[in-house]
Amino acid sequence: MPRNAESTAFRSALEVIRGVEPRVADAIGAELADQRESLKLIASENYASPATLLAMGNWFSDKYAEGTIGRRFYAGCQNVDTVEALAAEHARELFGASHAYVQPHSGIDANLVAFWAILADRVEAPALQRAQARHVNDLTEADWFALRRELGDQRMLGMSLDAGGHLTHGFRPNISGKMFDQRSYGTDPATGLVDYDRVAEAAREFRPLVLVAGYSAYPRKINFRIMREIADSVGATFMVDMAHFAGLVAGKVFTGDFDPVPHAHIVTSTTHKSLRGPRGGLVLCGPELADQVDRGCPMVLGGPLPHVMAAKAVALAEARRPDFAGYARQIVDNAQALAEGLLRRGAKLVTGGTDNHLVLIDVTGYGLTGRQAEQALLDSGIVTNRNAVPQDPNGAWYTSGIRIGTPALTTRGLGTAEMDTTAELIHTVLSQTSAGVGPDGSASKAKYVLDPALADKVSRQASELLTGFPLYPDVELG
Ligand code: DSN
Repeated sequence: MPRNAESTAFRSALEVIRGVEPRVADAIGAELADQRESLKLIASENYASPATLLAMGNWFSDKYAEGTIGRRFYAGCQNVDTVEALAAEHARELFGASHAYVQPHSGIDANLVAFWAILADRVEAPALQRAQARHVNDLTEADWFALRRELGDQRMLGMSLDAGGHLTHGFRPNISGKMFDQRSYGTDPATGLVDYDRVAEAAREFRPLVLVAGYSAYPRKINFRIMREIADSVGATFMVDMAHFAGLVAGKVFTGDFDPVPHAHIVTSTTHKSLRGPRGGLVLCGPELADQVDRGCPMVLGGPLPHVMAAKAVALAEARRPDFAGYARQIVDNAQALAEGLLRRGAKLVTGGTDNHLVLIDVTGYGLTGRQAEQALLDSGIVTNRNAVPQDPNGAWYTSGIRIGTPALTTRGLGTAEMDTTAELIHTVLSQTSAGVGPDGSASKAKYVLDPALADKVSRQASELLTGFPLYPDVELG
């Protein structure tokens, strides 16, 4: 029998879906079972609340709402206006921002909205003024051609990928790398930390239009006050992508110089990582960029997803509750306990530890590539992802690192004692795995040797560790 409203809601939804395509209902149930059983250490994942998940499955999905609150290209958007305004209000209050735009469907979308807002403000608006035109449609063909070239000829300075930066910060395989001439700042090879003097030097030499801070695999804090000073010294717009650590900002673990909102001209985020909301993005900024940001749809984005904005409003309301600060603090305590447990057992960690929610293990210390380590851990019920380390000898595909993060397990209720057990399980697997050989007898970067009995034993231990911390305990799917 269902135990409560959450269980009833999810069971009913599955019954309805099962009546149309039972294989989808089965896959949804299987996903919950898999998530319940695995030790989820992917630094960018979490478990959203039942209220957040349920807010996404409803009639808002059927509504077109291009434009922004009160200024839509479609009629009948009054209820979408309500949820978008609520989500934006919660985001503003939570982060202390003067403006919030909650339509981006993902982190890359949020970054694209921010890039185009900056380009519109810094390049397009002055060009229109010079041509005495009010709108791009009023430009002559020659002026329009010149503006397009100017827009495509701007510079961005961001953190290098192997230091932990993100592909969307101007790297060639991403659209941002085709939009901007990009240079990277790395980290100090001796400490693995951002060297602000080197960033300042790179900014002086390169004179970027945009200085970006933010990361997906850097296990330390960044001083945003110093980064803003660097941006100001060269006339750059300072943008922070806080997708990974938004929950730590929301939970007031990152404050003062480490809170990006008071220092950056524009801040982007996802909503589903440490912030624990639905899959999506958002942008925060001051009044100077607000109008341009609000043009995100249809400038960059397809039609808004009102059902996801409803879920963002719910999750952001949750993050404003006092207990979210305790959750955020525990994420970092857990990451530090995990790091200490690994170091004590002899693991090599990039930067020697962590200040945030993630730990980057340099698995060359175990004689493995990241790919071998990732698969061996997966065989043992531990879900992680491989990641490059600074100056990685194995490149971006095989890599030399394993990135682990604590937001998801912290949501489940695991604490520092369980992190020590987790460190033991990870170290056991990695120290008992060896690199395999290719068909010609040469060292393989993908093959590995791990006793299946050991993998099974660790899987069982991982399951046992999780039994005391049930996931969605009030949801029974029968
Ligand atoms: N995919 C996200 C991550 O895992 O960090 C970033 O895009």
